[in-house]
Amino acid sequence: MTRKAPRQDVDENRVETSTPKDWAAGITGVTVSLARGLEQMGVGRTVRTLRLLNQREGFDCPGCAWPEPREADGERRKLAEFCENGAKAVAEEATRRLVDAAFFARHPVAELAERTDYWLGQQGRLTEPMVLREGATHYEPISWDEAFALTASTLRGLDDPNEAIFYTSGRTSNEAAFLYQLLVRSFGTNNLPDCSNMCHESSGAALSATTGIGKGSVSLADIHQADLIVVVGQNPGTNHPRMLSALEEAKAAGARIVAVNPLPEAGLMRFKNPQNVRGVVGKGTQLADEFAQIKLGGDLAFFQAIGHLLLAWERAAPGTVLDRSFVEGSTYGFEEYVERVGELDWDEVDEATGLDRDQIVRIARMLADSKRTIYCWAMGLTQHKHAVATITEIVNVALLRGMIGKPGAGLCPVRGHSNVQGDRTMGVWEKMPESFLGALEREFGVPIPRAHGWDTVDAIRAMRDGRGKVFFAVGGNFAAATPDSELTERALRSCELTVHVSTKLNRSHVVPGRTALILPTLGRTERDAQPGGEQFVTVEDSMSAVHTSRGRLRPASDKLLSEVAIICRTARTLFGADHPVPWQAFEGDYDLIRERIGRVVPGCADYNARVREPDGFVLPHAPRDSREFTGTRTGKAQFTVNELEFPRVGAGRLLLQTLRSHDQYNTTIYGLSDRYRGVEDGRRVVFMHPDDLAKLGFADGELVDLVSEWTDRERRAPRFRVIAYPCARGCAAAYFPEANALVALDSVAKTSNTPVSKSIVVRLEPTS
Ligand SMILES: Nc1nc2c(c(=O)[nH]1)N[C@H]1C(S)=C(S)[C@@H](COP(=O)(O)OP(=O)(O)OC[C@H]3O[C@@H](n4cnc5c(=O)[nH]c(N)nc54)[C@H](O)[C@@H]3O)O[C@H]1N2
Ligand SMILES: Nc1nc2c(c(=O)[nH]1)N[C@H]1C(S)=C(S)[C@@H](COP(=O)(O)OP(=O)(O)OC[C@H]3O[C@@H](n4cnc5c(=O)[nH]c(N)nc54)[C@H](O)[C@@H]3O)O[C@H]1N2
Ligand SMILES: [Mo]
Repeated sequence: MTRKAPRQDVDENRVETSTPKDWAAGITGVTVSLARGLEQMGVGRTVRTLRLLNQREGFDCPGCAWPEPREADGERRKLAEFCENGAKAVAEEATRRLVDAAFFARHPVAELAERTDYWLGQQGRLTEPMVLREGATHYEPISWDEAFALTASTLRGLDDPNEAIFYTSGRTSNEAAFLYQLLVRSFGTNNLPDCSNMCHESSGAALSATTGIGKGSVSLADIHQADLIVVVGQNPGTNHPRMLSALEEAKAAGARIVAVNPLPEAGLMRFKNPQNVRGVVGKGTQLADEFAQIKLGGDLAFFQAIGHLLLAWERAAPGTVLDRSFVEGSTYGFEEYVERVGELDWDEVDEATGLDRDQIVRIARMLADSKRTIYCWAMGLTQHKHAVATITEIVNVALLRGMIGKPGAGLCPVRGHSNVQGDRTMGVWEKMPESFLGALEREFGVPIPRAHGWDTVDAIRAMRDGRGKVFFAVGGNFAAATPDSELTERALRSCELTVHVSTKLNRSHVVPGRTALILPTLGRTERDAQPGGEQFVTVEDSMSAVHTSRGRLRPASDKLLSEVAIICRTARTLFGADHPVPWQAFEGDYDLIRERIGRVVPGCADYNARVREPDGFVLPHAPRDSREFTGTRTGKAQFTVNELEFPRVGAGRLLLQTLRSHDQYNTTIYGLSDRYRGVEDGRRVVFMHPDDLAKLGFADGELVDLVSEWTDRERRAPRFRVIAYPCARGCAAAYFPEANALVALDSVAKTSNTPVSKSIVVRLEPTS
């Protein structure tokens, strides 16, 4: 069996750079996915695993939330329905490297805290429950029963249930998520922060207010039928590689693509599909017909300018641009919108976007000519101060032309974690509506608190101020994913108890509370055997399709419990055996959980039967299904009026975005190769335009400290290597999570409270 020991730690002095690529995937993608599989899993397991990935009888890819083709929509799955980065995600989980009790005995926590995220993740899968007792230097084994007892007694000892915080990351199954929020609410709090608070919260806020539902309105079939697809603030070549196949298919049917991004991301420019001959040997498909290299945070101005042009053209030739009957019959607030963008300060648009006016006009013309437009976006829009307003400006433009609720058109926030959307549907949210909370209370006969809980940023504030005392996480890596790393780590360390239900070792385990537990759990790929037989779980993709996921591999260790089992046993220990919720029965047979989901969660009636249909089922979505906007304040689709807003930067400063390399999954670092951007063997790098380098007096290859400037104080991230790169001018980029130290906790998006990690004002200082 080929299984290599993990590589040694990162050394930024080794960084090698080459010219960035203008194409994504191709045969290198296939080679890399196989190599990573073999390195972590060996031959047999690699073949078995990849054969089951995203197939009906197999498991849902633990990578991104991009949907699989559905037969009901006339689509077919491919034999290999996965991508290079999905294969890496699976290799990370199904790895044969193990972190056992002996590992923790060898490494004091203080030593582990000095390691990088890459090193920690590469050590392998967690194998048994571990505890760090107060004052101890090492984690030591603990029995499951003792771990549950310790958690329960600490929770019971709190003065108020609201002193506990229950985090979720978006890999948790629907079944586990439903039970988790039930546990938390039965305990008496709505403190349910999740990764979505840092991710698509802004999309949810913008879409709920304007369309009445916080989810996207398109299906994969719509993407294939669109004649124009606008991809804004998203890097699909790395983060949603299977989306490139969909874009390629749309192109083959005649669609045009507009990419709006400060970086010329390889996947947006050209795609070599490794699944067909042309992609392996040829030049591939050119994707973007227009690439608008916008400045960070310039999108609100960009879409206002487009709205302005569309309205001007309509005035010049009435009836040729707007979808009048839609605007009149189905929307609200049109007049105010016209008043707002009818007048436009083009100088501001120039300054905000850095784009040629001619290009904005060309793109507006494409939108005016299109019959079926889809707008896709991700973190490039959601993680700005004015994120919610920016997304509502996209909605405005879509509404003008009636681009919602018809085939081939719509709004498509492309979700991150594979089940982040499902977790929300199941109630993981600090402010679920009364309709849901009431239904939960009636179903289970336990009192459900109504006061809103803390989201991610508020949870950090609460721990910092001593109001949050127990931190419990199902999945994720809170310490590394959140802003203001130093402050957040101090906040976590001040907790009485931290509990992490995890598959792999990460930074959150090594910045422990006074007492800390690591509870190792099954991953998506693994068999889940319970008294009621082998279980499957369900998940929801980015396009609201709910389907099953069945783990098939042998678990990494026989001491692992499923997430459902961990939640049920925690609840039984906490609430006692005579609690009205049948926790033990739920653990034995997940059908019983699904029965309750069917009765509580809107759109999930008859859940058990419908998830068993070949491709599962699609949740209802009024705007998509019937062009109804019953969820908004006015019952109509809502135009929004926003001030033209964009980040302004003083002299000698840059705007910095934090983003993902091609070789990571959020805080899980797969490797050190950002192939498309031409970076090898290092991650502490900062990309900037050669002109900015010259202007600021730095040279390519130099080592600098990044210093962010926020009202309260400065923050420093030392030792980044400068890379001259074709960024938009004034706009730099560095990787998440290394640059999280620069994001001030109070720098958040309006309304959504999402940390602003895509426009941080920084200056560079030579590393001393
Ligand atoms: N392989 C892999 N897949 C993943 C993930 C991963 O880490 N690795 N993460 C998953 C998760 S949780 C998520 S949320 C998604 C994230 O998917 P993405 O949103 O694609 O992730 P980022 O790397 O943050 O990339 C942001 C993109 O937006 C651009 N951008 C930044 N600021 C602006 C702006 O102001 N305007 C415009 N127009 N563009 C801007 C950046 O240049 C970059 O191309 O991917 C998911 N899939
Ligand atoms: N600066 C900056 N910060 C960001 C972002 C950014 O773009 N810039 N992006 C934000 C976004 S979009 C997101 S979604 C968040 C991500 O925040 P999180 O979701 O908290 O972080 P991840 O890195 O995805 O979590 C990885 C860990 O999850 C655990 N894990 C993996 N699979 C499973 C499983 O099946 N079950 C359980 N129980 N555990 C599992 C493993 O232990 C692994 O170490 O980060 C946010 N932070
Ligand atoms: Mo995300």
